[in-house]
Amino acid sequence: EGTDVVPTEQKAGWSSFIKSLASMTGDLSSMTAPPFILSPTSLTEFPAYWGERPELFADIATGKTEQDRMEKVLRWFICTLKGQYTTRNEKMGSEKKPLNPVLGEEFFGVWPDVGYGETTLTVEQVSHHPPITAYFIQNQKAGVTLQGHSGQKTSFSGGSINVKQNGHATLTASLPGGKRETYLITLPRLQIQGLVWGSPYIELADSTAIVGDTGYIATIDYKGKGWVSGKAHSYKAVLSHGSKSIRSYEGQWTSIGTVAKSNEVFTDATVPKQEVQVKPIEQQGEWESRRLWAATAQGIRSGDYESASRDKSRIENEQRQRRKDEAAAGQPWQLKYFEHVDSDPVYKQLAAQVKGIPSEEDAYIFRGRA
Ligand code: HCR
Repeated sequence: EGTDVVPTEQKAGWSSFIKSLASMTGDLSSMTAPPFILSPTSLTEFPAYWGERPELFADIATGKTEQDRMEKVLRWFICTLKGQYTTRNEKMGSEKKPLNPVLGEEFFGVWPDVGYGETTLTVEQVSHHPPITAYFIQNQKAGVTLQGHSGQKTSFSGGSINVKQNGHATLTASLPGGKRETYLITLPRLQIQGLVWGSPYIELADSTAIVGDTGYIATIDYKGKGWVSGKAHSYKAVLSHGSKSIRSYEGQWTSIGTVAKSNEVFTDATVPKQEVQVKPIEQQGEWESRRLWAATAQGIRSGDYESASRDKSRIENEQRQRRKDEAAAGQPWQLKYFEHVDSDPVYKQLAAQVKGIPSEEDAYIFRGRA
């Protein structure tokens, strides 16, 4: 922090990008940013972060009691945050601007069975403008699924980009005897800080909830430096049932969290995460993200921004033409793996149990993959 990392020849471009953020109207994805801040990865790959601790995901349905299982959902959720929000800093030195997926873009992956069942990932870009990504993750053997969608609404204030995440996720755990539990997961607000130095990073803000149909609720508060421990990336979670508060946990979502007022470790985000495995590009379909963006990504990686931007324009022009053709033929694009519903009944039922979140939300329901 505090050291300017913007390449000399891109300084002017970076400051005009920052200035233009002030007049941004909610969708940052379509804004042109200087090359040094571009990532070769499309946003359709991001749902994989939910599955990078497959052992904790699989462990959820093994919980002996309702409270046990809620604690396991909470542990898995908190342990995915480091991957979701700090990976680009770790791999590329700072947060970067991901590729803006095209409508119908796909991303498939797998975490192989190493004793607790295989975990599979299906992602589909279900809207281009605004960008919305739908995903489904499943470990059939362990009886755990996660379905959700993700969109972002961005604004700029006080030198930071503020990102409100639209969407939610629902997790199901199938238990012996045919019983099934469902958990609603809401998503945190993000602040992109460090912009002035050209080295953006994410801090989480406000609070989110995990609401079980068992009556157990976990609320998680997020704070940066100067709160509880005075450390960045801090969280405090409270587990309750009805009006009874049961236990609380606190620490950092990037390292260790403990059961409050004890040394008992609750979350350990330092355990190495397991990256999703993806088919080689030659075996991928034409809508699969890494194949679709191969030339753009190669240009960004090698510093050949001219060829990256030429290939990106080619993809965008093809998309515009496709939309025109569809309109002319009166045949709008059909989603492949998900179905859009205006109101998600699972969300509606569980959201009613927590204050301060919208009572209704739309959703993309997974319909299976042949
Ligand atoms: C805001 C963001 C795109 C969306 C990314 C999301 C919210 C996507 C869903 C994942 O589950 C979690 C996640 C993590 C990312 O931190 C977040 C991205 C951070 C930056 C990016 C902007 C559209 C690009 C900002 C451009 C800056 C870096 C100059």
